[in-house]
Amino acid sequence: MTTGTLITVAPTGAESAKAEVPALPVTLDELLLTAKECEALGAAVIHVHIRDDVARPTLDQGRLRETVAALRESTDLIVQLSSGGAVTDPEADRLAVLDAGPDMASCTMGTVNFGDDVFLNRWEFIVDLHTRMQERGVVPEYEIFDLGHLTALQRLLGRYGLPHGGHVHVDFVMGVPGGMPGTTETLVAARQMLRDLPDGTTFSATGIGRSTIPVLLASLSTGGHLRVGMEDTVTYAKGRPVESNMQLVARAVGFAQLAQRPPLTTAEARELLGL
Ligand code: KMH
Ligand code: ZN
Repeated sequence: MTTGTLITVAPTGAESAKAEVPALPVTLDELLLTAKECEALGAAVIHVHIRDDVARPTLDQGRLRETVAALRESTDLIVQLSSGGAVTDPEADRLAVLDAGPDMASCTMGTVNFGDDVFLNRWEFIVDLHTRMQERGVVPEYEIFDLGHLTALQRLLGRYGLPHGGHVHVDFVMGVPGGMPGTTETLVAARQMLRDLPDGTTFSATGIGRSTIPVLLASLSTGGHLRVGMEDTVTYAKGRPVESNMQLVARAVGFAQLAQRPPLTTAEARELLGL
């Protein structure tokens, strides 16, 4: 049975520069305000990348802990830290993200060309992330940038077991230059491959840049959930920069309501994700 829609907001990311995208939330205050407003609109999960004092991406442990605590104090959102970081972040720092005690963390299921860069995710590193999350009670969101990443996930779960909470949730990140394209055909193919994963596996999808709307519509119409935010899209429509993350969440909520799959509350989202 298709339920309501889990809406994740990914407000910041590690790729856009504040100087070029002034609406990007980069300070803790900006992040908290964004989080509160997106929650009020219908988001249930926040996928978090943080920045340093000069707005560069960082995985600083103190800042991560402070961010998790502040988000918990001011919102009921499910806090998902990025373990992907920036393409330059070392594996040890990416693993240490789990020490900040989030509800969830991302776990990318393979290496992918990432524009002119390479987003490196070695098998041993993926196994480390998965098993440490099991030990610490952190629920993973498996990030799928290419179809082979789903085969890797099947192998991971077969060898190392289910994640904490027992529920498997994946996120199709589509339209990265070097990854799978953000098209309906590809989303349908990815969805079909979920048959090889445990019963009840759920998915969300996000389309980078101009694939945002095609992916959003395809995900809603195939029973998937939505991730939106300025990590993935800084253009609202041709020639129109995104004004805020709230604008993207409001649009996703509108589409979800049209599809008669209204946003899940944070409590419903916790139940869905096994938190
Ligand atoms: N910034 C990308 C290299 C994640 O958050 O887990 C990786 C990324 C995925 O954003
Ligand atoms: Zn991310």
